[in-house]
Amino acid sequence: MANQRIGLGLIGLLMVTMTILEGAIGVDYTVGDDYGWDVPPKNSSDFYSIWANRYEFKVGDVAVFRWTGSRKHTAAEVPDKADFDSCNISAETTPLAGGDAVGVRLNTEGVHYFICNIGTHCEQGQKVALNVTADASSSSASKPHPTHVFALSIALSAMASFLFVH
Ligand SMILES: *[C@@H]1O[C@H](CO)[C@@H](O)[C@H](O)[C@H]1NC(C)=O
Ligand SMILES: *[C@@H]1O[C@H](CO)[C@@H](O)[C@H](O)[C@H]1NC(C)=O
Ligand SMILES: *[C@@H]1O[C@H](CO)[C@@H](O)[C@H](O)[C@H]1NC(C)=O
Ligand SMILES: [Cu+2]
Repeated sequence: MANQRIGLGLIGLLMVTMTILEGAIGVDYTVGDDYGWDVPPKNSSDFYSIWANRYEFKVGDVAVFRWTGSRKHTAAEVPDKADFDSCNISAETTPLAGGDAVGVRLNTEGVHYFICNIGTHCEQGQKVALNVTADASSSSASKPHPTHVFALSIALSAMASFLFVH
């Protein structure tokens, strides 16, 4: 019984720590939320710009591209708006792909442009521009944050099951 109470206390402590760290290490945003990263629905080629406008991205946040639909997608960061508008990817750019998803930490201020370079996905609107502003601590969080700090929540649940088994 005593062990269990200590376990619960530890979990509480971890949750508080998570909340604090979240401010410090940034927020994970799943691009497109539940829709994920796919060619947008036919009648909404501006799907991802609408999505991006709902959030305020800060330096240190992570954009998670979760492959949905055909799942054959990439996330390639292109340097500027011209390349973004024309879906132009240079030979030096290595598009990210594989697994269920990839996460890209937004390390610098400014607009980060991502496209999918498979087929005509980008031309159909599978592209997103993320306006990243200075670090979270100074901001008044006026827009909602989807709160997933993946590594920490995995650690937390591993810890929780460990404690309850023992
Ligand atoms: C797209 O079309 C579907 C079906 O007609 C409709 O339900 C949906 O609201 C439309 N989406 C937009 C963004 O117009
Ligand atoms: C595409 O990008 C390459 C490399 O950055 C550049 O040399 C080329 O001019 C661009 N093409 C267009 C159409 O913007
Ligand atoms: C990015 O966001 C900042 C702060 O909200 C704003 O001042 C700036 O104009 C935005 N830049 C672009 C290219 O939208
Ligand atoms: Cu794609």
